[in-house]
Amino acid sequence: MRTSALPLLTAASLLCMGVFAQAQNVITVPGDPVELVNGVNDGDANSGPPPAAEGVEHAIDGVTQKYLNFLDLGSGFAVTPSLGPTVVTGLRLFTANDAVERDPASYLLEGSTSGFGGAWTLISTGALALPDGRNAGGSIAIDPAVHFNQTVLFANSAWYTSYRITFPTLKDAAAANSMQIAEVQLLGTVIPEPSTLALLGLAGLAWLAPRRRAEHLGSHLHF
Ligand SMILES: [Ca+2]
Ligand SMILES: [Ca+2]
Repeated sequence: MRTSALPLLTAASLLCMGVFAQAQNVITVPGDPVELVNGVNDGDANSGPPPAAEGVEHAIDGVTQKYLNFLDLGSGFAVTPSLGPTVVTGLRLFTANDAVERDPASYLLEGSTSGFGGAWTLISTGALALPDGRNAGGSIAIDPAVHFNQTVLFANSAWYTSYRITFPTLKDAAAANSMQIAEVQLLGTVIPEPSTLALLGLAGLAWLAPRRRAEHLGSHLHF
């Protein structure tokens, strides 16, 4: 009985798709190294450090608790995703629990291949239009289908290992004493390392082997 290699090729293709079809995945995870980026206070009475419960780590903590910076204009954060080199092609920003005037009104995204020290290369910049809807703070898991957010997509093919996201302007800087954001998701693709691809190749063979034995015992197809 002759058997076709097509099912195996299809399975192999699916495995490869699992590796490469990762566009728009969230490429930060809570606990990734993150650095506070201060901006410039625009004349209001508040210019101290972020409140203890609203530190920069809350920008990527995976829950609705917010990050707030009193050094408003141009503030943000830098992050080194533990996933390694990535190509970022989008941002998703979730609004905080109050004070609509503090929402960012524009963004500037830069990438570095040598850590937080830079050099930083511009990836994308533009206006934002975050919803006025508020997301309650605390430890509620972020969910784009449930929580108020804006997704921004842009063209980029360059990979980086660190990112810096800053917000040059606010919805109403004259009324705001700070910039605040509940969560920022960097969307993109993880670049598999050659060793990872090799491991997946072995895993794929291991996955296929029992099926070959079960389906093709006695066949003339050899691998
Ligand atoms: Ca958060
Ligand atoms: Ca301020």
